[in-house]
Amino acid sequence: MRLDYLTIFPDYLAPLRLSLPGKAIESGLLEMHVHDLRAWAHDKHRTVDDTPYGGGAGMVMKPEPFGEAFDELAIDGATVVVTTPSGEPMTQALARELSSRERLVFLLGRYEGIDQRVLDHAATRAEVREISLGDYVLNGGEVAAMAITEAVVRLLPGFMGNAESLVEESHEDGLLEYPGYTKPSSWRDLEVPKVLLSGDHKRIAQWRHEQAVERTSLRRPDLLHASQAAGLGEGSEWEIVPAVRADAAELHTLQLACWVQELNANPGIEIPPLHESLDDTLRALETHDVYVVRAAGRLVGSVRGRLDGDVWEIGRLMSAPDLQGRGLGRRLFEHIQAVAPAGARSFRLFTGARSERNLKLYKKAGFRLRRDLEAPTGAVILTKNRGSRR
Ligand code: JD8
Repeated sequence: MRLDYLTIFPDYLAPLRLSLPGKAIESGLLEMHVHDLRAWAHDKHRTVDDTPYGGGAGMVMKPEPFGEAFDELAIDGATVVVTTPSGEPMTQALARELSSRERLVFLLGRYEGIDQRVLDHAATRAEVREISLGDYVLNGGEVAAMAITEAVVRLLPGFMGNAESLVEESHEDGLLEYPGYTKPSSWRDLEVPKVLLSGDHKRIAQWRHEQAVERTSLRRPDLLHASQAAGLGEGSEWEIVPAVRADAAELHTLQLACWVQELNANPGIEIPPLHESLDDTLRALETHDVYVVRAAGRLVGSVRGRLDGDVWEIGRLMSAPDLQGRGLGRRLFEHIQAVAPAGARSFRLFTGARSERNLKLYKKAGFRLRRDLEAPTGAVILTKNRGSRR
């Protein structure tokens, strides 16, 4: 692969030579050329920028130096990568795609950016990819180019010592990394999880997967869904079934994901069950009638009920954050009312005092807010007589 960089700060890219093992360059696997754009600015001050047409703050980079560089570097047929905050997000999938290219030519802007005609002209001669490193503003394109270069080059066949390790990486399987540990097994009163010392590779793999799912659902629920969204049909395909013990881990993760979402939406609210353990979730399967919904093999929704005297107590109505607004919550709510045992003469439910979404659903279903009944911290109680509209 050949890499060319057009920048007014060539020294900024020097670290690339450090991170990309020389042997890859010696072995011809990789060819890197950093060019000072001012080499193609011929006035006394080698000017590469000018004031923006239409006015406004800052300066825009002039097209001519880029045009001359394109001609001299013969960019035709290459892939031109323009790093810009308005580009497509850089992802592992994009890194894999770019690693299949023969040649990448990076246009690294400064000031307010590059004259748009440079990109329009390049697009007549090469594939042009405008790529953003992330939703924050940098002062120029160099840092992004270095990150993209490392993400791409390390995927080149024969580049990484053991290609095996590439498979297990974050974002490779759509999940974040599971936590890693090494010797000593005890450090400053912190222990390595016992399962990792067990030698039971099946249990270790299960534990690592659960950790990866939990981390992903807590930190990056968007990733979880992308990988499993494909098979998620509309309401009609959701089959609500009684939960089984094997659902516990995912049910526990779904609850955590929903509570974290609630916390993010209402900072400072109290969610006492947030720290429930997996065992608590397993115990609830004994004490409640718990129902779950799976889509594309993923547990995406749940609700539970318990008879307290002649009151059917409904709780833990959960739909995966990415699926909210598709009617899954309403389907689960209708279901848990429909399966209430004969002895239930009324319904009672708890919900977060600031859970606007749930409160709207319940009131629409005829439940009444009961400020006269004492609710757990941060929650409110709603009730409804069975068979009544109100
Ligand atoms: C290229 C000029 C600075 C940006 C006015 C600040 C990428 N994820 C990213 N954030 N920022 C960049 C980026 C910023 C750049 C240039 C990339 C060229 N600037 C400009 C617009 C607002 N100044 C980036 N990739």
